[in-house]
Amino acid sequence: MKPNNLESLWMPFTPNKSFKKDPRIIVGAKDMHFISDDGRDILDATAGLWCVNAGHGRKKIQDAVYNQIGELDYSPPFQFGHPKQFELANRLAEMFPEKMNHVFFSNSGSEAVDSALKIALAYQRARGKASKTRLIGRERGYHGVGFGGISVGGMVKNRMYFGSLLSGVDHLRHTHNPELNSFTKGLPEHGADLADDLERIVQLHDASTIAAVIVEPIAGSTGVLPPPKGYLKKLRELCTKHDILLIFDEVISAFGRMGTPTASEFFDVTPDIICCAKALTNAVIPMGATVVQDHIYESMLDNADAPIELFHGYTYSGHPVACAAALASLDIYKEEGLFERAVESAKHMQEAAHSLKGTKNVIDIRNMGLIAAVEIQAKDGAIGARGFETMKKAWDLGVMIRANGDTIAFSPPLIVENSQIDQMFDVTKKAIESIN
Ligand code: PXG
Repeated sequence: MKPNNLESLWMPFTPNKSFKKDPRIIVGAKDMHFISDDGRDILDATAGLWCVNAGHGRKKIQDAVYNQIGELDYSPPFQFGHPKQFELANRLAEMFPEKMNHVFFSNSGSEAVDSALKIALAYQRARGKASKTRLIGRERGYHGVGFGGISVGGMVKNRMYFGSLLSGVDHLRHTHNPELNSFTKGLPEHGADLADDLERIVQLHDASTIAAVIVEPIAGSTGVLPPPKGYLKKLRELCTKHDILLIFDEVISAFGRMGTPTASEFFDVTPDIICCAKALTNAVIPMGATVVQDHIYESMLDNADAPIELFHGYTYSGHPVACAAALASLDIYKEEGLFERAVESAKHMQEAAHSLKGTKNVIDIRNMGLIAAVEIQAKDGAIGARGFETMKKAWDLGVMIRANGDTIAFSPPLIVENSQIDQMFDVTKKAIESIN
């Protein structure tokens, strides 16, 4: 069943050379498992890429997609509407924090982020604050791969490879502090004061030049970095004080990963804008959404240039098939109580993850919600090598885990059983112990 020529495909975020020598091919998926081309069940400890929150092969979503293609396969999103995009926007408004009642659709997390950044700039201009053009991100942030997202993101490789990026961007310091916080269960105690970095940036650039701050409530791709206790509240206060929009990039944290619809409820901090994607459709059809507070939408409609208030949109914004997949996914989350279930499973996962303390080369373990990370000491001169080998070994042992550098990340579907959580960490321990 292996494709006979692997070279025509240029794989994303993948070491193509090594993959093509030793490919890992997935041919099917059901519930908590992938099926590999050699017929093995592989436990999905990552919900794909943090996105298949209801598990794989869900019939309800399959039927919704199938029926939608028969009923209305596509309709242009500019100047025309179709019922399901309004229905979905209503459902999200109901589900998201109070005052977050307006939804702009796109097709990915990267697009949801670019939309948020553009909305922030357009909004500031519309309300007569056109000098507010700076965007502030954070070191070790990941906001997708558009030029906006990589500019506010804090990944060194994006800065190495892709030129000078957007101008007028600055970054808060990241919150990772292994000296004080390693092996913390849940939110780290130390580091709330790092939010004060925004004061430093305001003193440098002046608030009158700053449009928005964007952060992931919990940084995922750069190694699972839960925010220090009180940090996000402080950041919210400072943004309000300086009349700066706060954007939460919830591409991985929305839809139950924290046991709540968004991380915003978990932290009791409401940003002005939330970006989401991934689990919005259980990853069955690509879709992103940028959800904004009333004051942003209303101000744009009242004050922006007519007739088109927001000069932005995608051919596939609010695609009917994606909307159908999203509505079915939201139904499943609700009917099966998956967010509540995640709260229970998270308790078990915390203990299972931290039981790896003392394992060879393990230098930190972090967790929050249904997310955990085990960090391995990097090999001298070969950052990421041990993480990569651990991932490969775990695949051989029947579990898909994700290595971000030398941090192994776990974010299983919310339907995970405790025995499967145990299997994830047992296999990971074995994999770590088996490599040099
Ligand atoms: N923001 C955040 C916070 C993300 O995690 C994106 C934006 C971009 O989404 P799209 O849909 O454009 O890929 C992401 C994506 C990993 C990993 O290994 C995480 C993502 C993507 C690929 C790998 O943790 N998140």
